[in-house]
Formats: sequence, C-alpha cells, structure tokens
Amino acid sequence: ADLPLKPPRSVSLVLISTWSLLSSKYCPFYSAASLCCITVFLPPKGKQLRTDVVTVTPWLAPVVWEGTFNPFLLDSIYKRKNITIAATVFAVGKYIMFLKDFLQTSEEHFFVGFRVDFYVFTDRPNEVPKVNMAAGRMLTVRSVPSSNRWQEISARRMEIIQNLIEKKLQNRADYIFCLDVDSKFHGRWGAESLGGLVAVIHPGYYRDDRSRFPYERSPASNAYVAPGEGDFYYCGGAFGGLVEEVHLLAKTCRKNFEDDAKRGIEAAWQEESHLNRYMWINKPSKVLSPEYLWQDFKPKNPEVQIIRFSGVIKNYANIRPN
Ligand code: UD2
Repeated sequence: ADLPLKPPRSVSLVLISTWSLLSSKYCPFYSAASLCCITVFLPPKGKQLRTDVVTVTPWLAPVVWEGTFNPFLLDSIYKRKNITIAATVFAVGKYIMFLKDFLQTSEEHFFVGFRVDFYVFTDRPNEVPKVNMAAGRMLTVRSVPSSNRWQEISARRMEIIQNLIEKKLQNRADYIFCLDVDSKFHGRWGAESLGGLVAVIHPGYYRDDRSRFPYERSPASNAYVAPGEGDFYYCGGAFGGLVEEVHLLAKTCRKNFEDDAKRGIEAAWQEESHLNRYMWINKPSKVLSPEYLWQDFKPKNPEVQIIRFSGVIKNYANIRPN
C-alpha cells in the first residue's frame, strides 16, 4: 500500500496469432497460428504500446524494449529487496584500454542506486584505472593468465565465471551479469533486466531469418543447433540472471567447450555458440532486446528507441593477440 507509484494499468487479452503477424517482421518464429491468454501491462500514460516489435516469446518470457516497462515501479520493487548484483568483465592484454570507459559509464547507467560488485579479470592488474564509484558499489580485481589466442581468452570466461560463483558469490550476490569490456553504457540498464536466466538478442541478426543465424552447424560439436531449430541468436557479450542459474549455464558451457576441445573441435563462435545451444534447450526467462548490446558501427534502426549498452568500434588486428 505504501508503494510510491500506483500499480501499472493492466488488461487481460486473448491474443490470436499476434505472434505470427509480428514474427514475420522481427523474429523468425513459429508460423503456425497461436492462441494464448496473457496479461498486457499498459505503458505509462502518454506512451504508445509497442506493436512494432515482439515483446513476448512463445514461452511467455518478456522481451524488454523501451516502452514495455515502468522503470520507477521496477526500481521501487527491487530496492526494497536489498539485492546485490555482481558483474564480471574481462580485460586481458590490450583490452585493458577499454576498461576505464566501461567502468565510468557503468557508474552513470548500470543499476544506479543498487549495490553492485564488479569483478575485473585481467593479466595487467597494475593498469586497472581508478574510477570513482558511488557508495554501495565495489570493484575487485583478479589476475588471470594471458593467452596467445583470443578465442581461448573469450571462451575461458565460462570456467572463470563458474569458479567465481562457486568460491565467492553463492551467498554474496543475488544476480550476476557477464559483460564484454569493449563496450560503453549510454542509457539506463536497471531492474527491468532482472530475471532467472537472461539473454540479450544479438543486434547483428535480430531482423534476419533464423536460417541465417551463425549457430554451430556441425553435429559433432556440443554446441550444435540443427537447421530449423533455435529461437533468437543471442550475444556472448552480455548474459546474466540469478547466480545459481548462471552457475549452471557457465558450468554446462565450460564442460561442453572442453569436451569439444578434447576432440579437436572449436565451435564457430566459441562460448557464444555454446551459450546459444544452452539457451535453445533452457529457455531464458527474460530476453533483452538489442538495446542492451548494440554495436557502434551499426546505424540505429527505427525500432531501437534507446541504446543502453554498445560495443565500441575496434581494430581487431591491433588489439587481439592473434
Ligand atoms: C563476440 C561476442 C563475444 C564473444 C565472441 C566469440 C558480443 C558483442 N561479442 O565478440 O562476447 O562471444 O564473439 O568468442 O556478443 N577479451 C580480452 N582480451 C582479448 C580478447 C578478448 O579481454 O585479447 C575479452 C574481452 O572482455 C572482450 C571479450 O573477451 O570484450 C570478447 O572478445 P571480443 O570482443 O574480441 O569478441 P568479438 O568482438 O568477436
């Protein structure tokens, strides 16, 4: 009763085949007509209901776009829960150059007003920049070995995230997000992104037909996704959820990656391929739109009303070890 805001206006609707209508445009989903009854939360007064994008998956997980949530209401609900959000970021080798902007912009936009613990993994701990952090926010630096293959640096993150959760986070954090360092925050990323298992739709493929998604296509790999299968193509650069859910994801992806490696197989997009296989089998309970990981080199499409987090333009030849 003492919530600062009135509950959202809502209405229950029977939706017939909405999915098929929308899917042809921005999501290559089931073409069969679907019939379902869901509760639609109406947007704040003066804002339009989003009908230009898919806002719910066929398994009824929200797809979060600007205009589909009330940030003030969500903040007021989650602030009372006194939650801690952990965030991992890897800055190995020359990627340390991206860390300052990443951390500085996170202070402005990432879970502002919440307790946030950042874990930076690097082989250059002395080069970690000093960034002023608000009260309740903390940064821990951990050393990790370098590698002469970027594919290994990227893929080994799953093992390190698994270990971090087992050794440190299980009773210290509620949620965790795992983010690419070569990125900056530009807009709010807050409580609307919280969920059991959270995936971000890759900005490069969300308008494409499913047949074009770059899943691992060799049946010999544990990351295999067969033609005709798959929901969205998700980013390796941002995922998260409840600590125990992300633990299971990291443990499974690490095991599958290592098992592939023993047989001389490396999936097309390393841990991103394994993550996509995992999300196909274990549907995310919340899906974040490409607003949550855009790419600076891509012009903004009309349905993207806000860019919250975006990969910077980089010269791979100059920054990768191979
Ligand atoms: C994509 C994914 C990335 C990963 C990769 C496949 C997005 C936006 N990016 O990006 O998450 O799945 O494909 O392997 O979805 N890193 C270092 N030092 C290095 C190399 C990598 O610290 O020398 C870390 C760093 O945190 C970086 C991340 O690994 O952000 C991913 O590497 P990338 O950005 O080079 O991968 P990229 O752009 O191919």
